[in-house]
Amino acid sequence: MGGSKSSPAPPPAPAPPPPSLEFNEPWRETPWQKKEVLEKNLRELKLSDPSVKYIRILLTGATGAGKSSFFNSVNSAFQGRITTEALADAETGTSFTKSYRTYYIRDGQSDLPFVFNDIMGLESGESQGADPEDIA
Ligand SMILES: Nc1nc2c(ncn2[C@@H]2O[C@H](COP(=O)(O)OP(=O)(O)OP(=O)(O)O)[C@@H](O)[C@H]2O)c(=O)[nH]1
Ligand SMILES: [Mg+2]
Repeated sequence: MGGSKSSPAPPPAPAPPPPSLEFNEPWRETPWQKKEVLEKNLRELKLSDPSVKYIRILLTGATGAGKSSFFNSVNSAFQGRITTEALADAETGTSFTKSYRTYYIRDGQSDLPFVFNDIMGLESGESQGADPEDIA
């Protein structure tokens, strides 16, 4: 039919390369030379309402995002040594942290007035991990 042979379809164009996972430049400038000032300010932080003992910082995010590690990093900075109080593990697909826990940062004989609440990672599926609707 048609009298002439149809030419073969051209090969599909190759898929574009995936976007780079790294930025070419820092997405935020960090004034590292001011970190001592930042640490001092946080150590001397006083809450204005005497009925509030702690500012609670909720660590939330996907499984393996680094929530528990983030607390360890902050605590290490204040203790002046590496601390691993919050257990962290390589990403496994399901939350490594299994229970809600409040982490305090020791400062001499007392705790700093801000704490971190570490929770399970956000997971898809019913009854798995933390549910975003429970957080919002
Ligand atoms: N490259 C990189 N890896 C990180 C960072 N923070 C944590 N990790 C690694 O990511 C993995 C998971 O870290 P976790 O702190 O257990 O993550 P999580 O959000 O608490 O995970 P779940 O408790 O499972 O929800 C570990 O292997 C960490 O070493 C980071 O800032 N950079
Ligand atoms: Mg965790």
